[in-house]
Amino acid sequence: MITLYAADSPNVLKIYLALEEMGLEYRAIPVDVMAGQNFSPEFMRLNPNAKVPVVVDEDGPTGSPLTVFESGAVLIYLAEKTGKLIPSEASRRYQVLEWLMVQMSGLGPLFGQFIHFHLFAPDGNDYALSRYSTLAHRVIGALETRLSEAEWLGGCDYSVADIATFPWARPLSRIFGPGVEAEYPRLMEWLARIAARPATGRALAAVEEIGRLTTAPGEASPEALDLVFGRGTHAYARA
Ligand SMILES: N[C@@H](CCC(=O)N[C@@H](CS)C(=O)NCC(=O)O)C(=O)O
Repeated sequence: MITLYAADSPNVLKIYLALEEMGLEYRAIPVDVMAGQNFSPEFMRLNPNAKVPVVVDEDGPTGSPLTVFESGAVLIYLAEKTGKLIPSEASRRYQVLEWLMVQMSGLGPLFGQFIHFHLFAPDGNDYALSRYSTLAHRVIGALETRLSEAEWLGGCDYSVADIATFPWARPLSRIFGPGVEAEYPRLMEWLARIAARPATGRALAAVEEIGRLTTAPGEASPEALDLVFGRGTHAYARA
């Protein structure tokens, strides 16, 4: 049995998508990030960086429980455990890992920063908004190019690279405006193919359910928002 520490978030959705595709038995424990629960000592023993997702696999590779945090590491762990959604042949495997890393190091952090400065920061962030929008579009452009030469990001098969990217690319037009749909037609077709998979429907329903059990960003207290965003009394201050 796998335990997934979950919130209503794109990085957690990745893990639901993988678990559902792989048919693994799991249970989810909600972590109320917008109430600061991820900073509890219990949770920080699982992930000292205080972020979801985290999984605990009771049946780890050596027979004892194994804890894994960071969504990219969790996806690789689950893929290797099941032999699913990652090719075993080396050159195909590295194509999957390349695009998985593009999501982990590029798309996710850049979208995250753009959303932060767009929705949550005080006014006066034109430089940050322009920088993160430009760099995010550079990565989206790379995805569009890739998807015009291959059906899936890793090549000919659906893989953990697609799973990592889908939750971040899905709200593209909500983040950057409906005009982006015409700019990235291959990406839009790829999103529709993933959305039509039965496992995707189950994963989206599961993460929505977690959302009902936890605090939405709009309902969070100013203190909790400061904690999550590292500002106010929680800002790092040099002496
Ligand atoms: N690189 C990490 C990012 C995880 C992450 O940012 N998780 C968010 C939810 S999507 C979180 O736990 N935020 C709480 C915080 O940073 O305080 C991963 O991919 O797992």
